[in-house]
Amino acid sequence: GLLYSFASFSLQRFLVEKKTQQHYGREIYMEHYVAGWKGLIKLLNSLGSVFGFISKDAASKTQILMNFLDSKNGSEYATVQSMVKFELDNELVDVNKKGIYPESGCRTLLRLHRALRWLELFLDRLRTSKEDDKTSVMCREAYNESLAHHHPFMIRKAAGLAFYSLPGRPGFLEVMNVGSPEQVVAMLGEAVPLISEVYTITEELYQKHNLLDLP
Ligand code: 1PZ
Repeated sequence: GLLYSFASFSLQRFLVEKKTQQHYGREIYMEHYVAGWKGLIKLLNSLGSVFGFISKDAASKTQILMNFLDSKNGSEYATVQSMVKFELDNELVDVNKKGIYPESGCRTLLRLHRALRWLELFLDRLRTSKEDDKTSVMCREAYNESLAHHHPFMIRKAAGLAFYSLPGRPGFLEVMNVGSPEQVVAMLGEAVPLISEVYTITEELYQKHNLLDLP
């Protein structure tokens, strides 16, 4: 399924040689991160036009990152780690307030990164839900615990309204297009920890560079 490929491909183990000591570090590949988002946007679009304002924003941010990947500096954007280093070293990020780089890779990815936390919380609820649990409730709880903290009142209001249009649990599992409900649950059991790892690696990287509040 889409989510599984998001998680597994965006995360690749690579070997870092550090003087005498060898250890594993993890890089998040932008190409796969972006491909994962494209899959999620497709899924969101198949849920109906009520979600259009959400998928449009996610699509425009995904497009910004794709444009960087396709630009002459594309190789600097190969991984989230290399993007952060490149944009900071070259002062391509508005750090305190919006200025000449309102659409830097770092600030754009931060928005998707925050949404990834929502996804992790939502999918984990879905994974552990019972047959007649409501997807709208799972979605709302996950949202209130994560993304909502970063959204102004009007957006929270609009998002809250859209959640009512989500299909019920059986319908939602079906549009995910993975297989039987048992197969979806099994897939989520593998995917959620990987999504969580992508989230944590990004969070720690952004924290280290003081990028978690980029305007
Ligand atoms: C399955 C149900 C989907 C519910 C998704 C829950 C998330 C609600 C998000 C509402 C976002 C509203 C539109 C735009 C908001 C933007 O202002 C912010 C900040 O960006 P800025 O204005 O600073 O440029 N954008 C975001 O927070 C990114 C939101 C991406 C949401 C992607 C959800 C993908 C879900 C796929 C599920 C299959």
